[in-house]
Amino acid sequence: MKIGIVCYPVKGGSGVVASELGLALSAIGVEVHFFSYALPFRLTGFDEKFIFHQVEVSDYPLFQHSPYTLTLATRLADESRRVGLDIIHAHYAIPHAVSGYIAKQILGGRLPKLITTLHGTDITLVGLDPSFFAVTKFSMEVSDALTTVSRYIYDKTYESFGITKPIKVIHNFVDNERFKPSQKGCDRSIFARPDEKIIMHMSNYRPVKNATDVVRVFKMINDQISSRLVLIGDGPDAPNVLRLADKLGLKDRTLFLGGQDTVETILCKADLFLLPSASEAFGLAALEALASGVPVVGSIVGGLPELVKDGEVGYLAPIADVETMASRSLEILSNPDLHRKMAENARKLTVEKFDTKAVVKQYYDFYEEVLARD
Ligand code: GMT
Repeated sequence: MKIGIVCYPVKGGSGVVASELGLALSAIGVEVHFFSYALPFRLTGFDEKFIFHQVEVSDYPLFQHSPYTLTLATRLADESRRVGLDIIHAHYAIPHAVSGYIAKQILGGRLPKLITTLHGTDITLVGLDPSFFAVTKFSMEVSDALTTVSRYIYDKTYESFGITKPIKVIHNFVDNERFKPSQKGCDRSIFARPDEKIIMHMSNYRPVKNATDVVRVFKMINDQISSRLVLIGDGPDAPNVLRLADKLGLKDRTLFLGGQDTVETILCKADLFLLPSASEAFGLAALEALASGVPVVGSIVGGLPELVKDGEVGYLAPIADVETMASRSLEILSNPDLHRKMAENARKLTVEKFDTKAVVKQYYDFYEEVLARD
């Protein structure tokens, strides 16, 4: 099987899922081609396991905005013809599914099949914008098959776009061998004293992540139990987060690590992970924390309850209810038996339900099913 994976290269869940999927498919013998305007961030340099096709971003003087959708479509058509791709798997509808459709039209044949995975803001935010709505709906209708990363996005897609074709839910996944509680590099003394707790957050700091609420919750935790806040990732709200930490007198307790590649050696040092998002299709960062044996406290939003089982692996509270998030966090942090139980449950959950091998098999079987269709 030859597959072309189209994704965003920047730090964000859809790019991570697409990259990890490609690597896992390659490990089971699939020929994997990645298409993007830069190397997706979880893929490091040249690797025999896949071929990366860098798509041109044209700077022709006539274009004030580069027509990336078209250069991507051209590249997909050219490479499909050259290597004989069976499937174009578009991650995030806009514009990847549209480019895949144009490439198929250029080729005019039965193959490649176009499979689109809807990741979240393509359905809940960007796709609903009137300037994108019709093209997002169209991109779903012309895809040969659709998948969503959660049951929540499945429901939202039908509800918001009124499409009628079947959608398959394939949850996001995590490499439980890489993300695990104790491993080399998990010594926590670099971040905190033995009597202090380590609270973590990881995101792209877009407004939907409500990252300033992380600091508000942390303040209430630290007032009761001496703690350190470790922030991973970067994005537009990061300066606001740091400003608030400073304003609340938490500057010396806050460590901003910025974008990191090997997050598995950082997450495993945490006692608690916070994800107070206003919108979350799935919450891949929370899944990586759970696999690392770290309980999660976050908001009751989107697909998060599909992985953060309330009371079992952490707690969820209404969006922006920082008081409840803080009291739930303190409940976990001040009760070693509860913390241990939640950490064990978290690990059990990610191994049994969200492991890379099992979920990638679901994708592979789905590819075969779609290829067998007329
Ligand atoms: O906004 C983001 O966090 C990035 C976005 C993306 O498409 O890259 O993430 C979405 O996809 C992830 C992977 O499927 C999900 O885990 C995230 O929940 C989802 N983000 C949102 O819905 C806000």
